[in-house]
Amino acid sequence: MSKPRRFETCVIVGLGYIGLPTAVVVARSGTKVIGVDINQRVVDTVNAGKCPIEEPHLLEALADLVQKGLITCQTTPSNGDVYIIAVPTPFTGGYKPDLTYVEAATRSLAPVLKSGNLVIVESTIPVGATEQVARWIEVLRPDLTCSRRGSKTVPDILVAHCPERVLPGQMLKELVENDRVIGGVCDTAGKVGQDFYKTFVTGNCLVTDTRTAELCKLSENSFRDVNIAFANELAEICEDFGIDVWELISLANHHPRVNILKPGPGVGGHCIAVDPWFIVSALGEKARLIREARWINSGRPRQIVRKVLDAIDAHKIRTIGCFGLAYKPDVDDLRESPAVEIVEYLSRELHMLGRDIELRVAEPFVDKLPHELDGAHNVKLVGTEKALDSDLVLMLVDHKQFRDVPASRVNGRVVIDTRGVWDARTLANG
Ligand code: SAJ
Repeated sequence: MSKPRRFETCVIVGLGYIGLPTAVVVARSGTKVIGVDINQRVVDTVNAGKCPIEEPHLLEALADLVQKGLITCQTTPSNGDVYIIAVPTPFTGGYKPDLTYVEAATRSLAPVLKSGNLVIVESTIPVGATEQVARWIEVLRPDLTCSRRGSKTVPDILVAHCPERVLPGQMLKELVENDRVIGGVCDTAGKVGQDFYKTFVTGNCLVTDTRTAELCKLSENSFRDVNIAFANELAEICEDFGIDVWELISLANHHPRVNILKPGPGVGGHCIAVDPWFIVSALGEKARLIREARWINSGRPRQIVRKVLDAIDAHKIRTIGCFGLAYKPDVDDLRESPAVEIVEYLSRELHMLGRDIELRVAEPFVDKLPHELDGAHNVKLVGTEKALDSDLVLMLVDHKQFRDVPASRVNGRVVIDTRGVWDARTLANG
């Protein structure tokens, strides 16, 4: 039996898209939060009550909690009761998970750990990685015992994995209301982890082992990737049959057990486009469907560029209005964005073909083009109106500002609409 623990101070390592909103919901529940980031600019920004990322309601909540002294930030960890690691886990060139940041975070917090602490990895990680974190801690702090798989004794340091599963755009709500899966390296770590999450989560807090929790997270995102790949494949099939894919999906979804997702220009963001590789790279031959889905979705931007190039051949085009650069609607996040990839690739192709065509990019969430488009002389960042005033309009991200543009506004233009905003009726006018 573990004795009830107090969670007075929570140290969150990594103040990014997960760490910051988590700091807010944890601090709101009354636990003092020490936010840690190696980037001094991020630390200074948050300490000044400002928010380095765009997420609804985050700025106000953060400013309030910083002002009340419930959240303070620094560049290195100090003593706490619970430590949350919320740093990125990208993949390396060969689609293998890169645990460099997780290891660096573990190294940074190891010196301040004391008996009774709970260390939780929230970053998405491959199967077996939480046990690796526990082994790193054991090596770094030989004076303390640490959770071991299958061990029944209560160690000094408890290690668990609780994958984040919130949707950008509604993080503050989902961080509190979503069910959580907590995998403990040892049984006590799972149970104490559950106690901690219950302090701010109203959804169910479900306990399991770390490997199941790790694969659970990877499976959730792979499930979505596979389903989006199905929609993208349908889009291609429909095009060959001359069928409007949006109408088809809407009709099919009237079936009580069918819920087809939306096709689009590809799958972006730092999660769904990345996490399935953590399964594929570990068990290549067994993860055939997951791998194929990844290829379908990652090949989508090139298919869209091909369509644009075909349209250029068929029509007199001097200007192309590209709508959106973010990885999905109503967020400012351009990471792994298929829209950026499309504009970048299109710009290069047009340059190579010697076509004097201007790409007018409208993206209300940024005030300068991303680095991928540095040096792309045929690309200009413009307002929505200017982008609409182009020979070809290419809908890439259905931000609210663009959804509000009536289809009639693009009458007479050549329309390539990857998001079904200006639907088939408009396409007919292209
Ligand atoms: N997309 C489509 N068609 C769709 C739905 C999405 O093309 O029908 C595209 C989006 O445009 C975007 C990409 O997929 O480019 C991913 O967007 P998303 O909204 O599906 O997911 P994310 O990456 O913002 O967040 C996902 C969520 N996972 C699941 O829904 C299973 C979220 O709950 C996770 O917390 C997050 O990954 C994460 O951090 O892992």
